[in-house]
Amino acid sequence: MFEIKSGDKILSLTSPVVMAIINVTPDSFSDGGQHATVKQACEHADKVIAEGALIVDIGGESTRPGADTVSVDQELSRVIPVIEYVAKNHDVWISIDTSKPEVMEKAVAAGAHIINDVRALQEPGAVAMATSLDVPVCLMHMQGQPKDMQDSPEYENVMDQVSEFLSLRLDYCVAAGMPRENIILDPGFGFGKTLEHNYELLAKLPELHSLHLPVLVGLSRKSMIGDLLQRSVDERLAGSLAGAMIAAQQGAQILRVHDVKETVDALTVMSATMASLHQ
Ligand code: PT1
Repeated sequence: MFEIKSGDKILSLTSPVVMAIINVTPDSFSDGGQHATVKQACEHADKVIAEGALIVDIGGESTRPGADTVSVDQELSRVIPVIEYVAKNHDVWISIDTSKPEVMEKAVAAGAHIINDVRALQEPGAVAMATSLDVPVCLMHMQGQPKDMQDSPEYENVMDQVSEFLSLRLDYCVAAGMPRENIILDPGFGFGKTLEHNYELLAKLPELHSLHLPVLVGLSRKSMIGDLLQRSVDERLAGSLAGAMIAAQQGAQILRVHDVKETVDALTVMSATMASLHQ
């Protein structure tokens, strides 16, 4: 039913696809600097593509709760070499996880096919840039900014407010000249939401389909899994897989995950089950 197009590439979203997370952000344990970070990200991309990711989402700004912002130059020096490496060595969809118009422009020039913006193109110049680049764009809902979004999230009705926000951003982008077919929607799990808000959003995910656009979901290893189960980040695989399967069953087309091999296996079981109905 759904598909996305970028240049002459077409990706069918008839059954759910996996988007692998490639973080190009130095972790506190590696002291090798930028070069080591870029090299690790390229190696990780090789691995997740071999495991069946159809999209790799490359990001140089951490947007997890409490994270600080980074400069344009810093972000570019992290993501561009990784995009160039993946574009040169693989035939896979490349998504750039950024809110900055300058990064969108250079990333697409380097080979990216999708823009993934957790700020839903609200930075100055972002709508105009994404429209002129003419690639699919993921618009995500966030309440607040990463630095303080978990301080005290509040909603009257979380799904109504998330849908309303995404619908307004969609209208704004279309009015600016962006084709509706280029837009993907994301409720933004963990972005200014309590545990209860996140599970209510997951339960009501089908409501997002009233806008008739593909839906992307990212809940892999997030606090909504860890806080519910009392599990540390490296013990969240089973919970993350359950969340991904529920999202897929609720109609999500794109699943943004860390554990690609395991998620692809689980989705293959689900897809085989669904396909047996149409024989
Ligand atoms: C996401 C997403 C993203 N998540 C899209 N892009 C992150 N489209 C980065 C926690 O609660 O869901 N959709 N880009 C990562 N952000 C977070 C947020 C990581 C919350 C962890 C948490 O643990």
